[in-house]
Amino acid sequence: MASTETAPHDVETALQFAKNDKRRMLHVVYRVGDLDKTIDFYTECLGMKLLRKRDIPEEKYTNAFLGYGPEDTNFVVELTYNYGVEKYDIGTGFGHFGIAVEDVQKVVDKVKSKGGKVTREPGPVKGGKSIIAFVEDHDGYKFELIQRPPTPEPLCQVMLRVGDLDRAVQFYEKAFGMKEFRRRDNPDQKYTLAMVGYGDDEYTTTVLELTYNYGVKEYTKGTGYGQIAVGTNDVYETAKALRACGGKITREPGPLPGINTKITACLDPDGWKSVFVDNADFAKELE
Ligand SMILES: N[C@@H](CCC(=O)N[C@@H](CS)C(=O)NCC(=O)O)C(=O)O
Repeated sequence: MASTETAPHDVETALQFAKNDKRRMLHVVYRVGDLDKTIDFYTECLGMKLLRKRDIPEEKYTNAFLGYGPEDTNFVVELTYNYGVEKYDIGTGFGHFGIAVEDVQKVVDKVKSKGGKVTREPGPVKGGKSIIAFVEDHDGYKFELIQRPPTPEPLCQVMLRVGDLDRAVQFYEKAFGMKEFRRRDNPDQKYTLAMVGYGDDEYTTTVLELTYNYGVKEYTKGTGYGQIAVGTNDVYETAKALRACGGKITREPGPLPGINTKITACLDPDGWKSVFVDNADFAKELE
């Protein structure tokens, strides 16, 4: 057997592990051209808090973490600023981040008052009842504002477009141990979406919103969007499950040089990247 293959009983164990593992979506990583401008926009207009910042001069980049609650309980954004890089291609595959807000109009007014870009005015979503609006940050990342009652996790969606919805959902269920919370076909708008994630429902946790546009099989990835990070109790078992389900391991499981946090990374069937991070190592990083 080739070294990258896993014996069948090991596959079963790994898939079982994926189902019962302690998993949570930790953060989403993407690149921005001006860290200060982005931090101002997210804190002043979107109501996020700046949680921490770290500069890695040897590697010529700075990270900023922002969100609506602490990193040990909430999903957050991890912005990366690469020294001197001011522009990124967002690509066609990345959709948006969803933010639950109590009053969409109020946030839109705030965005406008700060000179921000509103790409879709508040109103019911086409083909549905939820009140939504879209705003865009300086790099062109879209945020869907969704009117909802208060929630412990306002940063509630990462929307990615996929070429085959069943294939994508099966992968996230089996390899990631996620649940499909909801699927909605919208024939008038010619798309179907599925919400997948951890926890009890899509209203108290962050979900991946996988969107299939009828007939569209391929998207570009661009250079801006990076990946989501997911916590796990065992990156080695995780990598086995990912591989067994057709995920492409782009980083073999093991400790990162220098910081010793154990991770593994993979691409899903559409080429979207995810990184799994050891829960105990991640908790130590936050200390
Ligand atoms: N073709 C759309 C399909 C997804 C979609 O339409 N999503 C809804 C939100 S769930 C939306 O953006 N609606 C726009 C509107 O209601 O104006 C895409 O790829 O972004």
